[in-house]
Amino acid sequence: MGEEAPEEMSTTEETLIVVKPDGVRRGLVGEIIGRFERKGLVIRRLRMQTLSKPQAEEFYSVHKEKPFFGELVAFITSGPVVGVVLSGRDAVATVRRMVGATKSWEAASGTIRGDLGLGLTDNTIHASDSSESFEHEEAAFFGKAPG
Ligand code: 3AN
Repeated sequence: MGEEAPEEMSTTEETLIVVKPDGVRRGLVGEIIGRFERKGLVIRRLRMQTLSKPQAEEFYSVHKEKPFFGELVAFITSGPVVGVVLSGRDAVATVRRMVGATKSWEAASGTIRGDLGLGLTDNTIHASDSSESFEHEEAAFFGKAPG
């Protein structure tokens, strides 16, 4: 009987992924959600919808000064998307690692963007980059309270 391993510095937390319109159009929803399920993350909320322009502007408000903001909003509202709240150990960072680099053509093989596309605006999937972003994005995507 060995001693208990010291407690890791990690916590169970929630994050949000959104399969973007290109991912939905290309039939990748099951592939993408399946990767997170197989990793051990748990689905807490899930919704397919087409975002309105104001909802998309709120969702991406952190980018409103960026030159590509208009393009981003136009693209994310161009068709249905699938938003999923996932929970698990260090979910924000774990999911970001699984998603890969923003420029899909540079994203490492084994990541979702690295394996499934070549785009930038159309880079298949969005994932929250912090717990604060998650809270903002969950409210913008689903509305205020769960249930
Ligand atoms: P990530 O989604 O990897 O966190 P961010 O937060 O830098 O990337 O950018 C948000 C989204 O804006 C990206 N997913 C991508 O679709 C788009 N984007 C980022 N940089 C550019 C750019 N230079 N031109 C067009 N779209 C961009």
